[in-house]
Amino acid sequence: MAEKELELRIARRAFLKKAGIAAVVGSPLIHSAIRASGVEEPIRFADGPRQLVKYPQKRPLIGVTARPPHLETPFAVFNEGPITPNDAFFVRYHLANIPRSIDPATYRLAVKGAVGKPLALSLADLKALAEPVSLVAVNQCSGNSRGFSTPRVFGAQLANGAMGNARWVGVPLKAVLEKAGVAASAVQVAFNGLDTAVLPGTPDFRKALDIEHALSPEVLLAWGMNGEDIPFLNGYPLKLVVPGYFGTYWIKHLSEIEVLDRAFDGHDAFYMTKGYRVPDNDCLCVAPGTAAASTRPISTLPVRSFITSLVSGATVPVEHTVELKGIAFDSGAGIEKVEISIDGGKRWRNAVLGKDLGRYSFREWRLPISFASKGPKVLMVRASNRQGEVQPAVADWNPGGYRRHAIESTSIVVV
Ligand SMILES: Nc1nc2c(c(=O)[nH]1)N[C@H]1C(S)=C(S)[C@@H](COP(=O)(O)O)O[C@H]1N2
Ligand SMILES: [Mo]
Repeated sequence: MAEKELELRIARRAFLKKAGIAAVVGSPLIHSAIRASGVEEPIRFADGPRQLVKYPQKRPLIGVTARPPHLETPFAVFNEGPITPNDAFFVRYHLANIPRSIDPATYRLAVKGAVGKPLALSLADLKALAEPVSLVAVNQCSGNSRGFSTPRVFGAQLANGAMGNARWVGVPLKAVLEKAGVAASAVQVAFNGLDTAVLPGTPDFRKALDIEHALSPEVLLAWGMNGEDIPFLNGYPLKLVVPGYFGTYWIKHLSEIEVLDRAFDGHDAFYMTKGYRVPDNDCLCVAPGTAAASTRPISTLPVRSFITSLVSGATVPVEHTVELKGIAFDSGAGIEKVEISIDGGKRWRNAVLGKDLGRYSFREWRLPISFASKGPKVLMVRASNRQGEVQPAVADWNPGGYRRHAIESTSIVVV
């Protein structure tokens, strides 16, 4: 009996494997989601080791889920420089029916709803619509670092690689909205991409911005990422770029813009009205394990910083100067200072900030350090922005495991 059950289970697993491979091979784009020679990523959570997988236009990245593809950037990439290379940029989807190929010649962006004149814009129309804007900005998933939530929360157990910084090129959303003529009654603007749900009852992935935000000059309809077309899995051919806001608003394969004379609601507003919400109070947090009385949509990025040149477990020689390096970012006030502690938070020293690539960008920082004694040491990094926002010492908690931003510690050994 038990043996039979086991056989059945193995057969089922083999079947699922085959079906999975068939589905993947059947598409022109996603034809090579293969495990990259059994390589593992060092950070693991309670659900075990995390494998590197290879997708088109991507170097091996951490596989979080396969259907839809959910890929995390290995943390070492962030030490390569302040711009995250396109082939290393993380990938997040919610719905398994992702587009397999998009013809740039027939692609159209629809602009509709409370507008004077609905539009269907080709890529050429878009590129000719206004002077292109180029801007460096961080795209960070709300659930970045969720795997460190204690107590654990539901959702992808992500380490710190669900973020990336790129130079985006596009036209202001404002220019498109003005061309269509926004009605005076407009309240919000809703956005949709070409991915759809597998089952009819599943809500679509759509997001909305308030009309004032949508008309602010920095929200872009971007086709360029680090000097190339946006990689397919990051939203080719057009992505909504919302600087300073969490990645959930950055709609990929953008196909539809709808101006609304009311707040976005209904079945397909799920990811605004039910998902991606945080406790509606000052800390956007609740006591661990409890639910919030009321919630609001997640919005801007809290100030964060990381050491990138050393990871936990690293060894450093005693009485030897090493240059500590890392990144800091916030929602656009700009990084004011980055402080480093090499004694577990007792004393702090200012790091030297690197080149300013713009207020929405990763800001590099460096600091030479050396240790007078051997043994285990805890390194910490703490950033402050120009509005006086500082990272807290202790991580707060919310049921979604969203917006982790506490001071990060790196445990090393001086030898
Ligand atoms: N069309 C579409 N756009 C989307 C999503 C999605 O599921 N579908 N997920 C959002 C979320 S939650 C994140 S974190 C970012 C991730 O962007 P990336 O995959 O380019 O890294 O895309 C956003 N845009
Ligand atoms: Mo996300």
